[in-house]
Amino acid sequence: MSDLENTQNNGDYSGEQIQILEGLEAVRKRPGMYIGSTSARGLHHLVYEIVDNAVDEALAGYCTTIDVTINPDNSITVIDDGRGIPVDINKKKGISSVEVVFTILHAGGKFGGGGYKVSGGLHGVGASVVNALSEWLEVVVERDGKKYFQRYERGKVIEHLKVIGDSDRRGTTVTFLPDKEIFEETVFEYSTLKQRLREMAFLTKGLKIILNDKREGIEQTKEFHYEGGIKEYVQYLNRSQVCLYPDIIYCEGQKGNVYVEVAMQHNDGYNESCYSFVNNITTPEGGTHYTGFKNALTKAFNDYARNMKLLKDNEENLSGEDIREGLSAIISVKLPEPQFEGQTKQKLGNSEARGAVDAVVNEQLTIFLEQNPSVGKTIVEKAVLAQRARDAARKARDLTRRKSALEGMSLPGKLADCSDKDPKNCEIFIVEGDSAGGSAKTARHRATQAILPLRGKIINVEKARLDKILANAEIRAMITAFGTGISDDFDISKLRYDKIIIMTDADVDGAHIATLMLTFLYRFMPELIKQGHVYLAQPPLYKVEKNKGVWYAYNDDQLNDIMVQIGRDSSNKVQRYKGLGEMDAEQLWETTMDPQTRTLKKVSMDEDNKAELDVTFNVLMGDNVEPRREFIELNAKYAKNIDIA
Ligand code: TSJ
Repeated sequence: MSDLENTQNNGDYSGEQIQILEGLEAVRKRPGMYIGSTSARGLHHLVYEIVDNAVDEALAGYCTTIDVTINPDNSITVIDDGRGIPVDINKKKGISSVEVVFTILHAGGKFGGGGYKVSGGLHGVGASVVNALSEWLEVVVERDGKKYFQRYERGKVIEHLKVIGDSDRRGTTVTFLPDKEIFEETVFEYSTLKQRLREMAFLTKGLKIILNDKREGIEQTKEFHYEGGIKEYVQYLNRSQVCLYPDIIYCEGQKGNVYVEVAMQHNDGYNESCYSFVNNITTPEGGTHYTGFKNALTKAFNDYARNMKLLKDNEENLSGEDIREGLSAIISVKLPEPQFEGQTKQKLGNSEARGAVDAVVNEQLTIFLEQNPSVGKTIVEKAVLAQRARDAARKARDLTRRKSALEGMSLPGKLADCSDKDPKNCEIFIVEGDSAGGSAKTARHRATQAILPLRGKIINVEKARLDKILANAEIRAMITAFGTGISDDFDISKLRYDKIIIMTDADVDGAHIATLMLTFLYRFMPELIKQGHVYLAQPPLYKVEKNKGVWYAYNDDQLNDIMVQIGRDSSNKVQRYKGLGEMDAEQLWETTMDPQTRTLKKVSMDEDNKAELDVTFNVLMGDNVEPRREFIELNAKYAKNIDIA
């Protein structure tokens, strides 16, 4: 801000204040630079930004409860029971510390200091950014027996901090209304806030976070409070799984200025669900702390396996990947000055974190395995099986690679491909059942639309190892048709179709098949979903005929509208479609396939919370019935985090 230092003093404003106004004006001009986007994602970041400041107070040891409320007017109130933002006059700036916090960019951490800060992390841009992007913001500070108040409008001070009464409690209350001039979306989503606040509570053991929705008709409230912290997080990740042993393995310790906490437990599945955090901020791309964890895990288990003679001298070491099969883990480190690296700044760079996590996990895991030999044996046995399956899968993959190299692209026999060879123009319909596949083949626009009929249900990839998944004919047909390869081999530039359209019956079975396919895509080709290539076709539920007119309804409301429009009488003929197979080719084209008239739902995913998304698929496709029933009751849609827009 040094270029602003020369700003002329102007009338009533001091030079300082002009500097402040210009600072926040920059935020309003380019909000994306500060909060990533002005979509729903950016909107929700405003809440996290404020909550993070209260969590810092909890980490410093002064706050036990944070209360977050969505008010009826879509404003947000965050209340904590911390010390209250200092109200003294900041000597350098000549205004109260409260005003500094809300009007100066990156003011967070300028006073107080010390400790580990959540705010000012990844997107942590400070409360002043929230202020700049709010139509209005009000703060109440209660401390030293008094109640202080200040209001801002679009970041501008309306009046300075003043005493408005007495108080016998301590804490900070912030209420703000996001600015409709800035945000494309200004309606908060309860479930989005709920997920992040739950995560925050897991990561800050003992802290109570309450979420209230006070909007008319959808009033609800939820409290998150985990004395076990990340141990309970791992329990939550495994809640729909069969666990291999009852214990949650837990390591905790401090090396230098790095505080390390790790919790883990294996389930009988095949996915790795490890999530790492730095100062409560998620690091989806891992980094030094995650590397340290992996090193220690691999070493401790191999040492144990050798000592216990579970691995013979002539046998190879277990690979890290095999030891992590079915592992759910949380790796949480706290350090004073985290460095974020990588394109999206989602990877920890501090080298001291690697050694710290490695040392703490190696020491404590070794002790755990000595004291719990049967748990160790169970894990090693699973890893050995994983290793064998991986060898088999590698052979199967090498075989398909060689085959395609020899024979060129050998497309699946059932595929009716399109003739246009420019992927940008092309789409592929994955169709449930041969009969619907037949109609679709007749109906399609041959140049640009390909049809791949699948027979019956595809394999549930949540319940099978890679070798079995790759042996499944339906899975292989999809992989070869799409052209991209999977997992580490995935290459989006090889994608043969711009749109992958899942077309299933509009009933429970159809929804189940669609979910199986989405699970496969999510686990093996997530980029296709991230980059918006995956769609769900929307076949109609009803056909209405009257005289010579035909109408289609895609839901009950539409059916009702049509009936009102044409008049309810006995000459109406209403047909409820039970499946795609009941439509002839022409009807299928008109209602579901014709790009001019159809509606498609694009599948998207909430990348902010990968743990929650993984759990969603576990719950939907896993073994335990109870969490699934609960989930389906809570979510009218069959997949909540896979948002179908
Ligand atoms: F950032 C914010 F202003 F938006 C905000 C800050 C919002 C909310 C809901 C809470 C807070 C907040 C800040 N809660 N508690 C604090 N604590 C301090 O700012 C504080 C208090 C005392 C001392 C001290 O050294 O005595 C230091 C600090 C940083």
